[in-house]
Amino acid sequence: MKFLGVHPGPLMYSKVFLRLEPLGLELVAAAVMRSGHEARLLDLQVDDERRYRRLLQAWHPDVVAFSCNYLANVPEVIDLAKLTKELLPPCFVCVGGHSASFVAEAILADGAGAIDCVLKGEGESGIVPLLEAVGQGPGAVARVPGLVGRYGAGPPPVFADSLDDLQPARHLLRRRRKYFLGPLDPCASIEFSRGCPWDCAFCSAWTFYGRSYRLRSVERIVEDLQSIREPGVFIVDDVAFIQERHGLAIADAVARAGIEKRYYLETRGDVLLRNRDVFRRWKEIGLEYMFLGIEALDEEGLRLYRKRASLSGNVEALEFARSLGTNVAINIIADPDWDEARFDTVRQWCLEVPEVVNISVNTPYPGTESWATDARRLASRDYRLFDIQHAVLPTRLPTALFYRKLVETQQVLNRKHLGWQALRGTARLVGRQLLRGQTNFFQSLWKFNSVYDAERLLEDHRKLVRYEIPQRLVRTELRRDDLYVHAASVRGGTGRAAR
Ligand code: B12
Ligand code: SF4
Repeated sequence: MKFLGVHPGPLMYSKVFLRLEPLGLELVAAAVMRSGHEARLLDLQVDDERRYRRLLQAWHPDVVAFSCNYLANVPEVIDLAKLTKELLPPCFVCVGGHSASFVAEAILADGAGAIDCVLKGEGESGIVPLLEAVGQGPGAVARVPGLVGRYGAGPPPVFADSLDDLQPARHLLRRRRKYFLGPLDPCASIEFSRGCPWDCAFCSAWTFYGRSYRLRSVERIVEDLQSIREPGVFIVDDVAFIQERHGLAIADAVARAGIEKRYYLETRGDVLLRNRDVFRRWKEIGLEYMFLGIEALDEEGLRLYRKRASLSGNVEALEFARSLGTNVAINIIADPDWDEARFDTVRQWCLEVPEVVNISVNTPYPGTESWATDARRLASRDYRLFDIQHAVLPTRLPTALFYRKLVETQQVLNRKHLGWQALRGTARLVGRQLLRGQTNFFQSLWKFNSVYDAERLLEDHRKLVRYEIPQRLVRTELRRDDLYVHAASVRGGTGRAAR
């Protein structure tokens, strides 16, 4: 069978700061190829729709599968599915990925017949049974685990047997030089672990994986790293190095293998403080950039988001991160309830700290606890606005003023860490990159103002809404078990779940 995996286009964030390879789709494609099918991938973050049309018409895939990790991409994916059925009616169209798993029935309905199924959960385990079933007919399709389809729904999704079974099919993406993360240009992505044992109210990482936490083996990680040609590597784990022993063992093996890369990772303040030795060791072998999910500047905010972290702990973590000499970025969640004074306080703080401060907007996502508590207050259910850059909850300030204050606060990042200011500190690096024809980082330094624009954010609210999250998904009662995509009691093959 001929399988074509497609990743939708960029969202705001990846227009400026980074653009990363679709790792999940590469794993899905690896599973497809291992079972003897042909696979190709197309990433619309770096390719255009014309190429997609050409590929459909020239290659005639039997199955097209869209990756829909981001809720804001849902309308684009639905329209691409409709285009696919128009150009190639016999083609079987499937949608998978993180967000699609939480709104499967709604996507299927909006597809109006153009989407044959949504495959929920981890794709490695679901895709091969699906391809086999497609060859057998609708009855077989309806029995695939994790499937919600035109001809019925299968049993719940199952975890991949082991995270060590497959290596991502990176070679299927032809424009790899387009992937970058700030100065890590070009940059590949890698997974060391999967899942998260915490349960923050605003996050769906834990509900997707049933609050499980699994590790890849050190050997397979080193093998994967050895196959990566890019000098920069983004460790995509939700919370990097939760287990000290695992982190140290990987570092030792990486050093022994003589692998030299520059790394970026994301972690929590308390993990950083608990496993200081791991982060010191990783600094020695190339850790350069770290993202800390601080989320709030006060105890009340931390309690609200159920970060299970303390303010003093976060301050200490920041100090430790600074002492390591890594570049640190942090995230603060702006609440639509903020007034002007609150924005001004946060802006002042951003001006004072040396870190890159990213400001996102509190957004209830389907699959999170915040969804159950906040969704009935939504001011908009337009999928496109669910990118944590837009306010989908009612704002205390008039919306136009909210966006002006938001962008003004985000501007601190631009003034301090992008443009000429950034170039001053990275001129030699940029020079070397430009000589090799790598221009992603250089270009990103000048894009902030054209992307982060209060008028444009406001304008997005006025666009015609063709697809929106259905009202029936707005629930008032919170039943934790309903949130999970993978059942909470099931653990993955490589297990070692930390709860
Ligand atoms: C790494 C990461 C990023 C990277 C992007 C990586 C990339 N190129 O996709 C960066 C840092 C850029 C990023 C940015 C953002 N992210 Co992000 N990100 C993650 C993170 C931590 C891990 C994703 C990952 O690579 N996992 C490893 C791979 C192997 O897994 P995977 O991609 O999920 O794929 C598996 C399944 O989803 C499925 N699958 C995937 N595709 C397909 C396709 C088919 C056909 C099938 C069958 C299955 C399938 O099978 C795969 C293998 O098991 C997740 C949290 C999480 N644990 O999922 C958040 C997460 C996906 N991000 C989130 C958000 C909100 C964002 C931003 C909007 C935030 C922002 N700061 O503005 C931006 C927008 C990104 C953009 N596209 O422009 C939310 C999603 C919310 C939502 N419901 O839309 C998540 C869930 C985090 C959270 N707090 O809840 N992100
Ligand atoms: S925000 Fe981070 S720590 Fe909290 S549940 Fe999500 S991934 Fe885990």
